Amino acid sequence: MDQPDHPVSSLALSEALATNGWLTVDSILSPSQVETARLALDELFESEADIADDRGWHNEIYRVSYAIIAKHPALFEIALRPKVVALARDLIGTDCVLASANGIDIMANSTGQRLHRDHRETTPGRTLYLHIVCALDSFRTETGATLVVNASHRQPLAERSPDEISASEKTLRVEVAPGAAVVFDGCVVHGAGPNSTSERRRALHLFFAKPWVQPHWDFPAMFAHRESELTDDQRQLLGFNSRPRRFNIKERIIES
Ligand SMILES: O=C(O)CCC(=O)C(=O)O
Repeated sequence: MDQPDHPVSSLALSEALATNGWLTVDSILSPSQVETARLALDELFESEADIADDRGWHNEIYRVSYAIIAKHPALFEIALRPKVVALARDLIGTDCVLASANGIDIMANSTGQRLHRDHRETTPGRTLYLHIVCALDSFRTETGATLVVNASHRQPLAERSPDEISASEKTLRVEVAPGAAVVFDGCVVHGAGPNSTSERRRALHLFFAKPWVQPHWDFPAMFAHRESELTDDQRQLLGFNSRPRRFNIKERIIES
């Protein structure tokens, strides 16, 4: 059964986020949701296989599919499931929105990603972007566990670039089981590690944000034709309520 609560207290999770910039959460997806998400993501990869190389969505390091919630109903349900949303709301606020939702596969024998920040300008003391990486396969050191540099979202590391940090600081390998999540502040230096095996290493990247920062995708525009099917909560999460208002000059009314 899908319970919105999680076993570790919200306070402990918030403290881990503030201090270390990252944490893990077990069983954010059930085994059947993991299976559904794998199948759905593979369908998207397959449907984009003819263009993925040209568009830079597939290379020797990874394969990615962007904006997955708009492409597959099962991934829409999974991205906005109560456990995921409750975690994001606990950590960055009840008003948070879904800023991006991608799916990734780290290729077999991949060298892994260059360490980076999702949000380049650091904001020590305040998490504006929260990345919930849901593992769909086993994240182990050899399959490409997520790499993070502890406390790189806050001073003194916050003022240093990812390249400088990766040259001098210890990188942690965060291992989790399928269905668990690696969760971090978007300003933490991180990346998917090298996959030295022939195993799949798929993940959903669910990226939440405060409603007043720039989301990565314009979901209200992408879901405009389906707006009437959405619940109030889904509309809020997709950012329908946090768009700038428009002044309709002809009608002399404020539109939201
Ligand atoms: O999948 C992961 O472990 C993290 C991936 C990542 O950092 C990214 O694609 O920006």
